[in-house]
Amino acid sequence: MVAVLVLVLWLVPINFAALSSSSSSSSSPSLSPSSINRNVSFTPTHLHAQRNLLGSQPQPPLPNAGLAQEKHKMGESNIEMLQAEEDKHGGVVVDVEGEHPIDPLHFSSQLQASISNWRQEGKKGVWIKLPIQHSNLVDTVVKAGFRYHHAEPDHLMLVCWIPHSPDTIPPNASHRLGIGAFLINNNKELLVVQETGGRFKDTGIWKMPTGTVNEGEDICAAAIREVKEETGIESEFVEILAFRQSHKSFFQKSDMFFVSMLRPLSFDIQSQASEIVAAKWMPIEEYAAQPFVQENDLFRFIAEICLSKLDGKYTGFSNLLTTTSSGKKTYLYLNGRDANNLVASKSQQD
Ligand SMILES: *[C@@H]1O[C@H](CO)[C@@H](O)[C@H](O)[C@H]1NC(C)=O
Ligand SMILES: CC(=O)N[C@H]1CO[C@H](CO)[C@@H](O)[C@@H]1O
Repeated sequence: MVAVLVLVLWLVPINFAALSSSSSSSSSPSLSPSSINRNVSFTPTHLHAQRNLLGSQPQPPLPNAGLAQEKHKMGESNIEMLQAEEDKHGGVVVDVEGEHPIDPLHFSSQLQASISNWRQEGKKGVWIKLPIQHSNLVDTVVKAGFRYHHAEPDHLMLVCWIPHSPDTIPPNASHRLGIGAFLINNNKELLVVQETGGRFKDTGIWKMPTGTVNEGEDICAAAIREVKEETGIESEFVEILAFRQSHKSFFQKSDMFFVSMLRPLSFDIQSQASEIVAAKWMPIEEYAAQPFVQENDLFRFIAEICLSKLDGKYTGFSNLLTTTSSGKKTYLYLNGRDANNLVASKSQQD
C-alpha cells in the first residue's frame, strides 16, 4: 500500500506537466486539474491507466503507433475494452457513441488495449466510425495508426489494418454516376436546356438534361427525376442508349455517364430548377449541328446514336427488374432486342 501511495504522489505532478504541455486538448472537462487530482479512487488499475497515458503523450506516430507491447501487458487486464461489432471479413467496427465528450487520453488507452486484444484474436481491419460530435478524437485515432477511409456529413470513418499480413481494406468509393436524358416529342424535337453554371455557363449551348444519380437511386429513376426537376416534363424510361466512363473527374474520382432514352408523357415545359436558365424543344438536327456537338467526338457520337435510335436502327439496354436471393430488387440492363425473347422464355419456365 505504501508503495502505491508513493507512486501516486510521484505520478500526479508529472501528469500535470504532461497535460499542461498539450494545451490543445485541455478543453475537455474531464482533463481539468481537479479531476486529475482526485486521489480517492487510485487503485492499481488506475495506476496502470495513468502510466499508459503518460507513456503515450510524447510519442511520435509509429507505423503501428501506440501498440507497443509492454504497455498492453499492463493495460489489457485493467482497461475497459472498446465495444465493437465483428464484420463479415474478420474485422471489427467500433461505433463511437454517446453525446458526452470523451476524454482523448482515456479513449487512447482503451483503443490501444483493445487493439492488442483484437490482434491476439487474429482480427484484421479495425474500423472506427467517429460521429462529428466526437471530432476531438480524430488526432488520437490517427496517432494510434489509423487512416481516413471516407467521410459522410455526420461521421468520419477511419481504418487500421492490424495483422502483419498485406492490407486488403477495400478502397473508398471510386466512381460517381451521372445521367443524360434523351427525350423526343412527336415533332422530332429534342428536349434541351441551358445551365446557369458549370462549363456550359453563358455559352448559349443547348444540351440534354443531365444530373447525378443519388445514393440508393436507380439510374432509370434518376433520369426521370432529373428531367422532371429541370423541365417539369413527366416521362418514362425506355433504354440506356450508351454509357461512358471517364477519369479524374470531380474530386479526382472516375465518372460513369449513362445516356438514357425516356418517353415524354407531358410536353409543357416548366423550368423550376435553379441550375437551369432555359429549356425548350429543339429540332434534333439543329441540336446535332451545334459546334460544341460537332467538335467533340463523344457528343457527336452520342447525337448520332440518338438519331439512329429515331430511325429504328439502334437498340439500347432495357431494364429488367430482378430479385436477389436476399429479396433485394435490382435492375439488370440488357440488350433491348434480345431482352423480350429472354424474358418471354423465362416466364414460360416459371
Ligand atoms: C480513395 O481511393 C483512392 C483511389 O484508390 C485513393 O487514391 C485515395 O487516397 C483514397 N482516399 C482515402 C481517403 O483513402
Ligand atoms: C483533491 C482531493 O480529492 N483530495 C482528497 C484526497 O483524499 C482525502 C481523503 O479521502 C480527501 O480529504 C481529499 O479531499
